[in-house]
Amino acid sequence: MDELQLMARARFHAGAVAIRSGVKEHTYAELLDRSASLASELLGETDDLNEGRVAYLAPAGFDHISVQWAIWRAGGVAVPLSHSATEPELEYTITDSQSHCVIASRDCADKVEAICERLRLRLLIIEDVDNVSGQSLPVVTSGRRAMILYTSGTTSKPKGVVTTHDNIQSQIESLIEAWKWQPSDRIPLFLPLHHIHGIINVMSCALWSGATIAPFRNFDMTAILSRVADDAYTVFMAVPTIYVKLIQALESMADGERSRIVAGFARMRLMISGSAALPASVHEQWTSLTGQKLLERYGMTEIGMALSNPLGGERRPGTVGQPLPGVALRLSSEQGEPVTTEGEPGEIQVRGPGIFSEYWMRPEVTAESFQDGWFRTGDIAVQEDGYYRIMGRRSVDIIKSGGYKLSALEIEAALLEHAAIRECAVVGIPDDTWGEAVAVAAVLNDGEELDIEMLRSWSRERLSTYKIPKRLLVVDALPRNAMGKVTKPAVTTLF
Ligand code: MCA
Ligand code: AMP
Repeated sequence: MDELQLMARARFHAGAVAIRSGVKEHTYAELLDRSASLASELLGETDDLNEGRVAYLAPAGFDHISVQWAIWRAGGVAVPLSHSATEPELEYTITDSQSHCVIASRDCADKVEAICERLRLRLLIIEDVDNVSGQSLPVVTSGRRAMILYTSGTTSKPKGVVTTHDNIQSQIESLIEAWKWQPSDRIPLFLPLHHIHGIINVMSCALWSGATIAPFRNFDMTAILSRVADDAYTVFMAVPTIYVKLIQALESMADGERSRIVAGFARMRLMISGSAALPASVHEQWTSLTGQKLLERYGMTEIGMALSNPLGGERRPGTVGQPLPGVALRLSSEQGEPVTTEGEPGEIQVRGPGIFSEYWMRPEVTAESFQDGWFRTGDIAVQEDGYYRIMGRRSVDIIKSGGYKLSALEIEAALLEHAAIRECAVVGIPDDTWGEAVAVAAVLNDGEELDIEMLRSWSRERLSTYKIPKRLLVVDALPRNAMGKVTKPAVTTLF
C-alpha cells in the first residue's frame, strides 16, 4: 500500500467536515492538502525523514492535526508536547526523544523558542509555511515507528512510549468496532493532545471514521455546555474529574438553563469515562441528572484501551467491563501464576497488536515490563460476574490526578532542589474532584520554614500545574523500614 490507511480513509471522506470550530469548517480534503504542504517543508531536500523525531506544540484544531499528519506522511515520528509543561519539562521531552526539529503555532512559539536556540534546533512556525502542490512524499510502511508519548511511572523521569503505525491502527480499529463510531458522529475535543485519551480515543477514532471534531484549547466548560444544549455532539469522552466538575456546575444552575443542557446530554448516543477510576457514586449521580449511563473503560499509554463496558448491554458502575476486540488479557498473581478464580485479585497483563513496541532508548526497562510476552500493567484487578474491577496499582509511587499519571519520584526529585527541604515523600491522597491529589511530607533543613503557599509558588516554575503539591505536612522524621527506606503506605497515614 502506498499510503497510510488514515490518509487513504481521509481521501474516501474528502468532502466531509473533519473539524468544526464555531462557524469555521475544514474538510478532510483540506487536511490532506495542508499536511502534504507541511510534510514537504519538513522534508526539504531529503526524501524521507526515516523515523526522525519531530516535536510539536499547537492547540487542538486544523493546524495541530495537519502537523501530526505531515510528520507521519514525511516518514517521521510524532512527539506531541504538553501545553501545561514548564520549560524544563519541555526541554526534557525534546532532548530525550532526540527531536531534530520543533514545530509550533505562532501563539505557542514563545514556549519553545529559547529551548530551540539553546539546543540549536530548527523551529518551524506553522503559519509561515506556504501551501504548495505536486510534492512527492515517501511510502511509509505501517510497521514503522509513528509516535512517542511521554508517560510517568516508577522511574523518576518520564519514559517515551513508542508506537508504530500498526499499533495505532489496531488501537483505533478496536474502539471503532466496540463503540460503533460512524461518519455522522460529532465529538468535542478538549482533552490534552499529548496523551492517548485525546489523541487516539477522541481525535484519531473520529478522523478514521469520517466524523466531525469540535476542538477546544482546553476544557472550556461554558462554551462546551452551550454547544451541548444545541445538540452539537453525539459522543462525549472525558475523565472522571470532568464529570465531577460538570455535576457541580449543573447543580448550581437555574432550572431552565440546566434542563436545556441536561436534555442535550440525554440525547447523545454515547458518553464515556476513563483514564482514572470513576467512583460508582459519580456514575449514579450522572445517570440521575441526565438519564445517561456512562460507559467506563480502562487503558494505558503503553497498551491503548484494554477493557470496556459494553455499548449494548449492562454498564456496571465501579467496573471496567471486558477485554476489547483484539486484546488478550489475563490476571497474574504475585507469584507470577495466572489467576483464574473469580474474586481473586491479580495484576492485569495484556497482549495484542495494539501494545507499544518499546520505551524509547530504554531496552532494559522495556524487557522488564513484559512477562512471557505479556505486558505488565502494574494495575491490580478482580473479575466479578464476568466484569473486571480495578482495585488499585502495585506501586504507591504512581498517582492519578485529574486523569494525569504522575510519578511521586519525579515530584520528590524536583522538591529536593528546594533549599528548605532535606527529605520528602510524595503520595497521592484521595480527593473528591481530582481522584487523587499530590501531598508531600517533608523534613526541613535546620532553621528553615516552609508552608504550602511558599512551596506551590516555588513549584510553578518547575512542575506542570497538576504536579504541584496540594498538601504539605512538615514532619520531624519520615517513617522508614528496617532497610532505612521511607515507607510510603505509612506516609499516607500522616494525611
Ligand atoms: C489542576 N489543578 C489541580 C490539578 N489540576 N489541582 C489539584 N490536582 C490536579 N490534578 C488546579 C490548578 O492548579 C488550578 O489552580 C486550577 O486547578 C485550574 O487548573 P486548570 O488546569 O485550568 O484546570 P482545568 O482546566 O479545570 O483542568 C482540569 C481537567 C484537566 C480538565 C480535568 O486536568 C484535564 O484535561 N485532564 C485530563 C488529562 C488526560 O487527558 N489524561 C489522559 C491520560 P489555581 O486556580 O489555584 O492555579 S491518557 C490515560 O490516562 C490512559 C491511556 C487512559 O486510560 O485514558
Ligand atoms: P496513563 O499512563 O496516563 O496511560 O495512565 C494509565 C493508568 O490509568 C492505568 O494504568 C490505570 O492505573 C489508570 N486508569 C485508566 N483507566 C482507568 C479506569 N477506568 N479505572 C481505574 N484506573 C484507570
